[in-house]
This record gives sequence, structure tokens and C-alpha cells, in this order.
Amino acid sequence: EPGARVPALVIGTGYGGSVAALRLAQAGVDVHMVEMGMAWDTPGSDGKIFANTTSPDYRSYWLRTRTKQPLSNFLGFPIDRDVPRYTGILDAEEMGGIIVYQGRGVGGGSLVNGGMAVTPKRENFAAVLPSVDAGPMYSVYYPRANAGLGVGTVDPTWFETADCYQYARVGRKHAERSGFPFVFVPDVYDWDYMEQEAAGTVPKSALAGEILYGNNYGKKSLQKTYLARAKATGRVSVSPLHKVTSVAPAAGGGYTVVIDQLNTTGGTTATKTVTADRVFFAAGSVGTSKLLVRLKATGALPGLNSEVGKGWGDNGNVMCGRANHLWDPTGALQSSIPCSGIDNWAAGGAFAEVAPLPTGIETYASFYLSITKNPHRAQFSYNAGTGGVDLNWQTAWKQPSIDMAKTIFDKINAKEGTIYRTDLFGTYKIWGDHLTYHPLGGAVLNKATDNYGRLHGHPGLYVIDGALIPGNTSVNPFVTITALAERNIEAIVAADL
Ligand code: FAE
Repeated sequence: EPGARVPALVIGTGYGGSVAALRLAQAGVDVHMVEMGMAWDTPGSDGKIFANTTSPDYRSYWLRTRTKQPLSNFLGFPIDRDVPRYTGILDAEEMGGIIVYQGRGVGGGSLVNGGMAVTPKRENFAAVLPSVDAGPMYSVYYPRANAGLGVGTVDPTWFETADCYQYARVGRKHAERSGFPFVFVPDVYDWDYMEQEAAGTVPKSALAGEILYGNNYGKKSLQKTYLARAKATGRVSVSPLHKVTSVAPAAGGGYTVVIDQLNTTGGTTATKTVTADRVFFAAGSVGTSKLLVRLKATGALPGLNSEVGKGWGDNGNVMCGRANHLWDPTGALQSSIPCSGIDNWAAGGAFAEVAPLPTGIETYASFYLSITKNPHRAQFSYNAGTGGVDLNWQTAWKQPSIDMAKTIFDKINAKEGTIYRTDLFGTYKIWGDHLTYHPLGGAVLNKATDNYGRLHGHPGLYVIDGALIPGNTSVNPFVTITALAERNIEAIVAADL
């Protein structure tokens, strides 16, 4: 309520925010979570909470009047369409040289993501988080995160015969024929539920192509895991459609937090002010970075150091498709939840997810999202003219990612006698190099903060999300974001409360 004082305020309800809320509440602290997106707990007129990927509607995009699909074209035809402006679930945020996709709503990215829950190889960890001791991460915090998230792996026996994973078996065959290690990728999707979908005994979600705009069944989003446990403590409240716009030291100690209440077309219906003893920035890499950069530049948080806004990367994301021969169909039915990948990190700097192309028709296409060792790092800066925050990422900075992905796919194409698809991202365009699903960094651990996420210069302010991670995790990021949050909040609860 306006004017209230809260012991702990968490900005955002994604992975970092959900871990912070649960562990603070378990330590006896009352927590208030502020989320700019919707609650996503009420069905629309079609009886479903979430829209299907094949038929985007008002629920699909954050305040856009036209869809911005990651695959913009199919067979040469543009597939974007008009939608009503609404506080929908997927934000395609255009940041200069790159489109950054993010989830909006209670659960953050867990609402829209593929659920791929990958722990980096331990030998790669020192490059991911150089200041963090790997020992406790791998013995305590990664296991804790995996358990809390409900991570599991496809039953390898079922995988061999499931129609919906023919595309993954073709991906495996081509990877192995070219000598690349093929790996199963764990996921938070309920694998038993997916088997029941395939058997036709339950309503379909993964097998109905649901993913980008939410899964109505089967996916264990944060709403079903960390956030459910946090709410069950009785100490956590959540305000959806509320956006934090300012945090500044309060006269009597603590911080004054200014919050806009939004309506579903994005308008502000009220502005509220609360005081918080502690504030946890968990608005995601972009959300947290933009807030901190603006608050430093405008003098609201003058003590923040010059590392704020730096060290941002795209996790080296790049996408491509390959056109298979007619004897290698990938299946008309494809599970929207990927279950496998090709690991060429050590030799070529690329880890490629064998991704679905759930169009409902046979496409003879293999589709891949690669995570690469892209070295480029961008910086957020305040734009006094617009009052906004810009990111200086250059589109050309994707070239190293393309080169690394080619270490896998040029070889496979040569071996199979196949070519790249040129119809998925425009006309005659091979590489999906215009986007990232994995924004990381902007308030890097042990630089903008101490080694546990305490922001320098303002005691009681913390960063606890993907902004802490300097640009790359070598695999999909949310398990690392969750495990790091578990590590940091344990230290904060022990020492600061
Ligand atoms: P995040 O989950 O983004 O949560 C931040 C929350 O803060 C959001 O709900 C925002 O709406 C909210 N917020 C932002 N600004 C404000 C403000 N000013 N006031 C109030 N609330 C605010 O942050 N990762 C994987 O590991 N595996 C995958 O399979 C995978 N697939 C993906 C697919 C898609 C399409 C996308 C978009 C992402 C995918 N990711 C995947 C990335 C993953 O979802 C992402 O790294 C995490 O969600 C980031 O977690 P954070 O806690 O940093």
C-alpha cells in the first residue's frame, strides 16, 4: 500500500527474484515483490491462460501492435501480424543493434522460455563467473537450484520411438556422423506429462506447439516451483502490473521506491511510494541495468560505481536452419520442448540446441539455437535527450558467433551434402543474428557489486539476477542465475539480516 514500509522489496519475479523472496521469507522476513507484467493466472475467453505459438493474439506481446516473431519468415513469406496493444507475455525489446526477448509477468522468463535447464561443465565455470568458488557451486548451489526448479531429462527409451522427437533423432544422427558429441539437455517440463500428451490422455501443450507465449500445461514455470513455495510461507506478497521507476535513499534510512501501477494498455493509473529497508534488483539483465544506469546518472543513487551498465553480453546466441534430404524428414509433429544438443564448445566455441520448428507440417528442416563463446561486451548508458537508457551492441558483433556455429554446421552440411535454409529470418538470410534470448550482465558480480551482489555505495541494495553474470554462461543461463542467487542470498541472510 502507498506509504507503507516493507523490510524487503524485490523488483521482478523471475529466477533471481523468486529465489530471493523464498529464502528471505524462510528466514522470517516479510517480502513484497513488484512485477511490471501480469499475473497470468486467469483464462481468457478461449478458456486458456496462454496463447498458442501458431496463433499469437493480444496476450502474446508486451505493448506491441504487431508481432515480432523470432523467425520472421517461412518459405519466403513474412509471418508477423497485427495484434491489439496489451501487456502481453513476451517483450521483444529493440535495443539498437539487437532485439532482446524477455518474459513479462509473474514468473519472468520462466513463463516464455523453453525450460532447458543446463548446468555448465565444471571446466567452463571459471570463465563464466571468475570470482566465484566452483567447489560449493557444484556441491551445494547447482544441486539446490536443480531441485528447486524441478529439473528432469527425457526418458531415453521413450525418446527413441516418440514421433515428436524425430527431429531430435535426425539432429543426433547428423551430429554423430560428423563426429560431434550429442547430449541430452535437461528441462523443467514435466516429462511424464509429455508422454501422456503423446498417448493422447491429457490436454496437449508441448505437443500442441505451445512455448513462446506460455505453456498451459506441463511446464514447471516459477509460478509452480519457487514462487508457489514463497507464497506458501505467508510472508510474500506480489503486485503484478506495477513497475518500479525509482529507488533513492530515504530520509529516515532505507530506500524510497516509486512504483507506477499500469493498466493493460500500458498506461499509468497510479503512482505509489513505499519505503523499503532493503531492495533487491531482480528485473532481469536489461531491466536491472537500465534502472541502475538511470538512477546513477540522474543522481538518485550517486554512490553506484562506474561498473554499473558494463559487461553486457548476448550469451552468443545465433540461430540457423538446415535443409535436409527427403529421406531425413524431421516430423510434422514436433515437441516444442527441446531435449538435446550438440556440444562443440571446447573445439569450436559453440553449443547448439537441436530446436523444434513446430509448424504442424513436414518441413525437412533441422533448426538450431547455438550458444557461442562470443567475446563482445556492450555497455548501457543514460541518454539525457530521451531520458532512456541505450545499449551500444553492434549487429556486426554477431560475426564471431556465426563463425563458431559454422564449426558445427558447415561440417554437417559437407558430410550430409545439405545446405542452410535461407527463408527463416528474411529472404536469402541464413543466420538469425538479430536477437538474443539470453541477456546477461550490466551489473557484474564483484565489479558493480561485491562478490555476493551487494551494490557498492548503497548498503541494503542488492542485485540478484542475470545482470550479475558477465555476458556468457556457455549453456542456457537460468540454472546458473538460480544457483548464483541461492549462493548469494544464503550469504546475505547470514550476514546482513
Ligand atoms: P527475468 O526472468 O527476466 O525476470 C525479470 C522480471 O522483472 C520480469 O518478469 C520483468 O517483467 C520484471 N521487471 C523488469 N523491469 C521491472 C520494473 N522496472 N519493475 C517491475 N518489474 C520489472 O530475470 N534460459 C534457459 O536457461 N533455458 C531456456 O530454455 C531458455 N529459453 C528461453 C526462451 C525465450 C523465448 C526467452 C525470452 C528466454 C529464454 N531463456 C532460457 C532465458 C531465461 O528465461 C532468462 O535467462 C531468465 O529468465 C533471466 O532470469 P532473471 O531472474 O535474470
